[in-house]
Amino acid sequence: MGSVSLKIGDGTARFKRASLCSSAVNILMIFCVITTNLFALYAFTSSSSSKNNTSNVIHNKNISLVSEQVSLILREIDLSQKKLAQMEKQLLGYERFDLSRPNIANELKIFLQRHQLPLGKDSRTGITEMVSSVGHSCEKNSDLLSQFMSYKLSGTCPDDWSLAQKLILRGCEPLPRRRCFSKTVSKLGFFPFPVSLWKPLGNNTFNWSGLNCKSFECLKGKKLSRDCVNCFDLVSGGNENQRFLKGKSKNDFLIDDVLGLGNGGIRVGFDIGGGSGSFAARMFDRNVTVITNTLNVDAPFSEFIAARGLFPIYLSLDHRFPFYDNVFDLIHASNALDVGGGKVEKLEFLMFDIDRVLRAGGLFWLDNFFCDSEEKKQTLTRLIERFGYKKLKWVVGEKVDSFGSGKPVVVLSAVLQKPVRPG
Ligand SMILES: *[C@@H]1O[C@H](CO)[C@@H](O)[C@H](O)[C@H]1NC(C)=O
Ligand SMILES: *[C@@H]1O[C@H](CO)[C@@H](O)[C@H](O)[C@H]1NC(C)=O
Ligand SMILES: *[C@@H]1O[C@H](CO)[C@@H](O)[C@H](O)[C@H]1NC(C)=O
Ligand SMILES: *[C@@H]1O[C@H](CO)[C@@H](O)[C@H](O)[C@H]1NC(C)=O
Ligand SMILES: CC(=O)N[C@H]1CO[C@H](CO)[C@@H](O)[C@@H]1O
Repeated sequence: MGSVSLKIGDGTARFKRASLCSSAVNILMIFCVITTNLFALYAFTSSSSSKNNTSNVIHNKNISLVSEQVSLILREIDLSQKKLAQMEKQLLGYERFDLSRPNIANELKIFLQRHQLPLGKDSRTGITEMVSSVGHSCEKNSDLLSQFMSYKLSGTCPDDWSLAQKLILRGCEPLPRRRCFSKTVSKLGFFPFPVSLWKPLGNNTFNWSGLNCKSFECLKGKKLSRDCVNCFDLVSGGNENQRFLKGKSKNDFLIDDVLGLGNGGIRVGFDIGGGSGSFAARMFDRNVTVITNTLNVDAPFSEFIAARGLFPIYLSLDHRFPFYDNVFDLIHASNALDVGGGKVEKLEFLMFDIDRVLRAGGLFWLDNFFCDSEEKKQTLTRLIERFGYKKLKWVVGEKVDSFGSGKPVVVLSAVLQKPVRPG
């Protein structure tokens, strides 16, 4: 006991103070069951005692009496169930998408509709119904979400990827699926792989709608983030084509040095906040397959990475990584890890998830992480040390923050090896 089973398949569940409240709900539930049974017993005995029929009229009268009682009972049950649902919501903080509100797009209702499995409970998985999911924070942004779900069925989707990204950044992730066709961009002029890795493409291979810049020329001068200063310039000017091959400071580790630490066992990797994908491109030369995680904030990152012939994954860092445990040999991350906003728990959730998808013996490469304060450095250091990784490299240096203040900031670079944890 002590828990109530809730349908959480639509991903909208949230639990607070679960044990205390669930016992209250349990008591209510037991109460409901007992009263319902008493009603039923009464109805049953009262109807069965009319055996010695005196006349049909009386008999019929009794039957209508019984059915009246039954419908009373049903009403009672219905009411109790509604009360119970309300209590669940209030006591447990359980929120499910309230589809009964006005202005909810019909497509959203259809998408979230549950379907019973035709043959009942599936013995392998234990599920009884099929559910579709949206992130629980979608509830808080239901106006935007309804806007996102308003389109012509089987028609062309509205030009609204930036609306979708806005929702994702507000925690509405995953988004619901839609039944419309997304706009196509003619992808002419692609170079064959692997030439594509370092060949710049024309503006019109990308769709710039929803972005401030409408061309690569515009992006050129832009410092998009600490990890993408001029990162779309693959050829001239920028540092992009030198990164990971030539170090500018002792905090810039070289790819071959890091791979050397992996004893040849590095085959698949994950680059978190990987800019325009150059890390994956360099890793390709070393026969390592790297997936690059990025959103499209201010630039067409995802499309650009894909156009280079690399694998982008469009996902915020607030989302559990869609990978199974222990699958990566290498994880590379830089300032995308700066998620805390003062809250160490947020960074902890992320670090534990990184740890989860990294295999034992695999490498975590922390690349030029800006420690804006001594406290930030301490927090990160303590956190890393709790994981018991072996410090293969650990370099604290200084770097000019050309994205932010323009002043030198303490940076930390490290290569850490995940231990085999017993038990
Ligand atoms: C029960 O009802 C039937 C049909 O009306 C009647 O024939 C029969 O006599 C009744 N039995 C008794 C015990 O009154
Ligand atoms: C970009 O997409 C918008 C709408 O999604 C469309 O109107 C526009 O024509 C597209 N641009 C290109 C270059 O395909
Ligand atoms: C991209 O667009 C910019 C500005 O519109 C233009 O100057 C530049 O020549 C274009 N580049 C290519 C490769 O088409
Ligand atoms: C990558 O694989 C190719 C084909 O097996 C091989 O010829 C090449 O030497 C490998 N490169 C590295 C850096 O291991
Ligand atoms: C068992 C039962 O409730 N029988 C009732 C059926 O209806 C007649 C008339 O209303 C009553 O006299 C019986 O007691």
